Amino acid sequence: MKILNLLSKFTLLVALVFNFHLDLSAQSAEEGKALYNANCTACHAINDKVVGPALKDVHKRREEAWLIKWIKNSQALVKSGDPQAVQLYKENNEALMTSFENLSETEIKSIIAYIKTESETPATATTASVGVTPSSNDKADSNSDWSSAINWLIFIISIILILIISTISRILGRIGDIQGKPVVNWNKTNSILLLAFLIVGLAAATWEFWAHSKHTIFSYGPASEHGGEYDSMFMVTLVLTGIVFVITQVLLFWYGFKYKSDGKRKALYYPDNHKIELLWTVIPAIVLTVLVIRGLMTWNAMMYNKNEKARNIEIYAYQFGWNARYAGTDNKLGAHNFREQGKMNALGVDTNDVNAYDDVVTNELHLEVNQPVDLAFRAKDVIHSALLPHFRVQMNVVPGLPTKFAFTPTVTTAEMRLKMNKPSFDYILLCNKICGGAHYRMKMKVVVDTKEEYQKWMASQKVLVNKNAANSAAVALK
Ligand code: HEC
Ligand SMILES: [Cu+2]
Repeated sequence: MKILNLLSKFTLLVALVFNFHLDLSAQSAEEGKALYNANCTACHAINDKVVGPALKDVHKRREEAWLIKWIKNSQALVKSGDPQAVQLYKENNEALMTSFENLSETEIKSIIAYIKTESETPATATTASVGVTPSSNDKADSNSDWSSAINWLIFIISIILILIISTISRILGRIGDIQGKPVVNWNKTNSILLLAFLIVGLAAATWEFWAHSKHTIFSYGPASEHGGEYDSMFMVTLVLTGIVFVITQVLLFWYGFKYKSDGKRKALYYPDNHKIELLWTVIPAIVLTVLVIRGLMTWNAMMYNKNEKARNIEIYAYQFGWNARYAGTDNKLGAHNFREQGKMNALGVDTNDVNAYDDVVTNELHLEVNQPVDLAFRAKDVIHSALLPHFRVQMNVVPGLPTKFAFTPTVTTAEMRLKMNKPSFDYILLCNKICGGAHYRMKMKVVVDTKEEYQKWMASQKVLVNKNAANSAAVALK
């Protein structure tokens, strides 16, 4: 009896401890998930290689202490000659992993805990949250099996429906023949359907505008100086084409309804009318000319506004990510030389150019509010396109062909968060060209700071080459 009692108490204790332990790990994995999603998904997935290797079971491959060192600063570990790190770096063609010195040990442990729980969940459950390429896992396979089955089902049902309808109409036609008068007046039925289509279609379009226009980026206004002009052009075009759309749709379907054949009336032969032709050629021509000229003038004002005070920043695009390079105190970007690209110098900055020494390379784009910036775009591999939707900025990024976009941000991140009532909001730079398999991961966080915030952030960044040790550091960069 006593033993039994003791045993039950013991099991209770074990259960408690076990439960407690489970809860703890669940909680830190939960924290780790947020950190992982914010910092790692640009280059990693659990079950697939992206830029970096798949992280499934990495806690089994590596010691925790090693992982912490690696994640904090993988390059330091490589340089220290750690054999595992050197091998890993070589295996991945010397691709650079960002260092995360700002993550604390506990935070890294929670990321590892998250990777661990994700590794233990069968692939079917994890893929949904990580979003990997469809062909490479079970879940996506069974998903595509399902959707192809559903497609076939829809196809077969459609064919059966068409057969049934055509059979019914044939039977009705026969009955009509026998009776000497058609059972269904198809002209009338179709004309009513046209009218119904018009009403339902216009109502749906109106509802769409009413319900969803508040979710577009236009609803919070532009965050740049030229953005107002851009939005106004967009709105003018939308309203003009909207009016034409409604008039033509109403005429099209109303006439279809009104002038349905009654079997007696004969259509009027009306080949042309010079006045009407002239009217509907000249008016659209004038309207389009005005729109295009205004567009050209706005474009020129945006493109050729050389501002001496503009801060020079290079936006560097590669499969699949972005870097920003700041020109430093001299406001001159150092030249680049593709021969130097690789290893420690991912951007191929020309180490013989003194202007490059104070350049600063970052993974986030920080802009100072109301300070003009001159973005110069450069691509490493394929054509990308830099889209900054909130600033109404977009420019192609082409290997070997320098492109530029100058603009002035006017709303800080904090102000925009207030405006949107969304504390987690961040501006973003996206790639807008389908540039390869992980194109959708090609994003960079953009922060618009106040002057003080910007200076503080910039002061915390490292310049490429320390001037006091110019020679040695330039060599280190190579
Ligand atoms: C800019 C891309 C990039 C980002 C962001 C990134 N990594 Fe990596 N990671 C890599 C690359 C590339 C490698 C392969 C080693 C190398 O080439 O340096 C790697 C390797 C690793 C490895 C070793 C894998 C193995 O097989 O042993 C771990 C662990 C790792 N990363 C964790 C993380 C974590 C955690 C984060 C987020 C905090 C992260 N990485 C963010 C690119 C990245
Ligand atoms: Cu791209």
